[in-house]
Formats: sequence, C-alpha cells, structure tokens
Amino acid sequence: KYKAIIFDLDGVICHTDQYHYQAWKALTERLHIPFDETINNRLRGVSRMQSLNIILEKSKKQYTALEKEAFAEGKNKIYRNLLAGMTPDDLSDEVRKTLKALKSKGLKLAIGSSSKNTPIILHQIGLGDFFDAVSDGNNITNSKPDPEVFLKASAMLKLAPQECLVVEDAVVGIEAASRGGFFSAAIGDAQTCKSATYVLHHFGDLLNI
Ligand code: B16
Ligand code: MG
Repeated sequence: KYKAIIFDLDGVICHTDQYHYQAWKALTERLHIPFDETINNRLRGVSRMQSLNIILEKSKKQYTALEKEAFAEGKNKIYRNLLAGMTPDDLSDEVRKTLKALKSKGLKLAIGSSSKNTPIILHQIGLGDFFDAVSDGNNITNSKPDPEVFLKASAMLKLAPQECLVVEDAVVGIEAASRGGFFSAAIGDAQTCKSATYVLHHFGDLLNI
C-alpha cells in the first residue's frame, strides 16, 4: 500500500552507530567525561553538534563555541577514518536482499538521514547509485525529531507523506515520522516506541508489511 520507503541510514541500513560510539568515546576519554550506551542511544538520529551538547551535559567544564567546533571536527575525523575502512561487505546479506526485493516490487526507495557523511557511507557500502532519492544532513536545517529530512525525501520522490513508510532505529526518528504524517517502522533501539506504526524484529520483516 505504500509507494515508497524512506530509510534512516545509521542503525538501519548499516551499523555505523558503532563507529559514532567509538569516535565519541575517544573524545569523552580525552575530556574525562562519562559515556555509556544509554547516553549513546540519545545520540541516534540527532545532529553532530546536538550530539556533542548531549555528551557535554556530563562535563563539569563549560566550553566555548570555538572549542566545541574543534571537538566536533576532531570526532568527525576519527569517524571518517573508520568509515574509510568500510566496504560492500559491511552491508548485510539480509539488508541487500531485502532492498533488492522491495525495489523489484516497484517501490521507490529513499534515504532520510541526519548524517552529513551520508554520501561517503553509501559509496563505501556500494549503494552510491541505488536509491531514488537521498535526503541527508547536508540539506536540512533542523534535525530529527523535526520531520524536515523526511519531508524533503518525500518531496524529492514527488509523493505525499501518507504514501511513504519511514524506517527508523531512533526514538527521535519515529517522532519525526509521526510529526511529518508518515507511517513508520521501528527497528533496534526504537522498537519500544509506542507511536510506531510497525515494529520490525528483523530488517527482512519489511517484506511482510
Ligand atoms: P554526522 P541517521 C545520524 O544518522 C546518527 O544516528 C547520529 O548519531 C549522528 O550524530 C548524525 O547522523 C549526524 O552524523 O556527524 O555524520 O553528520 O541515524 O540519521 O542516519
Ligand atoms: Mg539512525
């Protein structure tokens, strides 16, 4: 019944979330700030700067805007180095097969990600030319839970939100989908979200909804 599916990238298509974690961990160790999985889950789907601000909530020190920019840049350098090691093998067989099957059903497939590194990641995993539309951190001013990234994706596809399903691993991502008028499917950390239209235990479950 949907004409299109808009996929979040980090945590849905691929597991770059582990690299974000490693890169932030390096910064928090340098600054002696506590950091764990619970804090890390709050970083899902939110922009780089907002992520940094969440991390710095635990800091006793106040930092200037300039210092914060340097921290975010340093984190991104570490993250980019980790991305450079990614190959098409980092795309699971399940995700690859499911994406192909959905495409051959005639569905339009798009990306809706907060990440400014989206083009690099898609290239590394061999999906550089696969999607019908890519909306990412480079073309938005408000990150999730604002629906902007998904609204831009549906506009690129020339479809109404009601015709699209959003797949998300972030609680803020499911909220963004609801606020934009999209149907949503929650996977991973977002599975507990009450407002999600569907809960996916596996990516391949998309073939059954
Ligand atoms: P970048 P998604 C999000 O990607 C990540 O979940 C989030 O942790 C990250 O801070 C954000 O992208 C920005 O990423 O630093 O690469 O611009 O889940 O929306 O695909
Ligand atoms: Mg995500």
